[in-house]
Amino acid sequence: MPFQKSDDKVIIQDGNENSVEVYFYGATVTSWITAGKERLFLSKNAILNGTKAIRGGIPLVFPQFGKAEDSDAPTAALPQHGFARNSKWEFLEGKDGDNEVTGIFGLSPSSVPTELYQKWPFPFKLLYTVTLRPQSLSTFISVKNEGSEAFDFHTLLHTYFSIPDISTLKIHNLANNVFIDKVANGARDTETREVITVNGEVDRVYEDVNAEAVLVQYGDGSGIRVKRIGVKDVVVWNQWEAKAAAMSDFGDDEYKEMICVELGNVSKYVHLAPGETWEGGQELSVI
Ligand code: TA6
Repeated sequence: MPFQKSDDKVIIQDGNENSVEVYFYGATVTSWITAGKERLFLSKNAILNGTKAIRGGIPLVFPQFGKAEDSDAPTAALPQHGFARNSKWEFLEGKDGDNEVTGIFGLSPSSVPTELYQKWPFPFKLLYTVTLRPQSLSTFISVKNEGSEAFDFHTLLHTYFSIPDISTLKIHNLANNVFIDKVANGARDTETREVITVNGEVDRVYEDVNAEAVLVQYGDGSGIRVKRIGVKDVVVWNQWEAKAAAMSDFGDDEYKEMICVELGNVSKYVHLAPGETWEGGQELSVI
């Protein structure tokens, strides 16, 4: 059986040691196993009962990344990262294809907590398509404007990768891109490094990046290729020691075992006219 559904999640398996686990809360992918090995980070303190966004895996950001900077923006009243990660999605369909297994999840306003939807009351339909192949995982979002006026949104796949050791991590392919440095009060700069290493807090939004894929590489040379499909920006985040210690749903030392490399459209809003659909996502493949 490729789809094992329980009350709070579905586990999708291909019968060859590859699987992906998706909680209905947030449609959050919490595990991706290829060749018997876990590729995503999930905090040991993550809250999985639907009372807080899940700390780890791939939380979905929509319709606002962070908090809106402009207090007049239609998304200004929403909490950090919007409401998609705090809503219970529907498992719409499972497809068992040739060499791939796919789960499709949906979110409509009626499933968004009322107090959140009231803050951004635009009619929309989100579809989230998760496809497991032997060496890769693809996750795609589609956003449809089902109303009679245009709306603006951000969306992001806030992926937490499980890594053996932050001190040997290398991130490739972000050189020559402009970034916003959230650790330096939003200063703008241009990345000069061909290989990014992390030895302190990092929280950067690389805008409109030039490379098709970012490589997340571990000390032994293995890693994950993170390919952009229809999305423009790449966020790199590691909270490091002090911020980790201040987070209730994150272990004090876990910052050494994870890196967030997040693809989406967050530096500018996507403008969606009535009746239109936007699509974008990522393909993660083992290197
Ligand atoms: O994507 C990076 C970021 O926006 C950071 O600024 C950091 O706050 C992180 O997301 C996690 O946010 P959260 O609301 O899940 O604690």
